[in-house]
Amino acid sequence: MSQFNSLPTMTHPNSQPSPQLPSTGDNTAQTISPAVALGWLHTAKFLTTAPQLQFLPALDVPEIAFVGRSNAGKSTCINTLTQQKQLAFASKKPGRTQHINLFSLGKQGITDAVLADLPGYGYAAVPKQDKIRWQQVMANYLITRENLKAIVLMCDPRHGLTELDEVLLDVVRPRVEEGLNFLVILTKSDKLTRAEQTKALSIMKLNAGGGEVRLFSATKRQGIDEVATLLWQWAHPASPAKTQMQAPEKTIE
Ligand SMILES: Nc1nc2c(ncn2[C@@H]2O[C@H](COP(=O)(O)OP(=O)(O)O)[C@@H](O)[C@H]2O)c(=O)[nH]1
Ligand SMILES: [Mg+2]
Repeated sequence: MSQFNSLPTMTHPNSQPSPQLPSTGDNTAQTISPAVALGWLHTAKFLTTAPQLQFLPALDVPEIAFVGRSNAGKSTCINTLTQQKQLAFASKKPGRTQHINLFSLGKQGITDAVLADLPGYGYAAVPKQDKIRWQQVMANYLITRENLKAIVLMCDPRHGLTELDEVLLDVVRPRVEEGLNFLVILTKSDKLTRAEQTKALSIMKLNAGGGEVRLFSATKRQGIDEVATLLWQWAHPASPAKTQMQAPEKTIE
């Protein structure tokens, strides 16, 4: 099916401590309230659309990619996080559904991050040719997009990981092991009982290869603050480099 299926098992790289946060609060350098994170996400604006990686502009701000099978709840999740209906509309415009759609984020008109909405996959009626094309576009983007800082995989926990989700996990695993942030959002959690939620969460944690997993419901508004905060933190990492800036030496020759 693809050249990316060479790693059959999900291994937890215990030697690499996950840099992410515990589920509540946080202890990393940059601490903000969910309101700040949501205010930031609300600034999302349609930036551009492209049929594949090579037509996307090269950007030097952090990019967060949203991926998932069709109907997983990706558009609803993006709309909920950005508190905007227009964004999914932008991605639904004819010709754009199979495109990578970029949305800029940033206060005072200064873009400090970008959301990338990737085409949904796994829709049964799609011809095989198009499925293969999707895999190539997706793999190419996920493997080589330089400013990609995080991947958010939307998964309907009632269906679990599909074959194409597994392909995607295989594709991103090397980058996740190198430190790329990874989050699985278990969507439509309102459809599950408490016990089912707990079970879905622990199963997905085993499959997420060291990434984060969160329950999310647009209707019950579960997980919104947590996911928003996590994305803000990933887009605004502490900047250790600053301390290395030194004043130029005064030399009198
Ligand atoms: N109950 C419930 N339904 C949801 C939720 N999120 C999405 N849906 C429904 O799931 C379907 C697919 O959602 P959509 O966002 O279009 O999925 P996409 O194809 O991944 O973009 C729609 O009928 C949504 O109304 C949720 O949190 N709870
Ligand atoms: Mg959609």
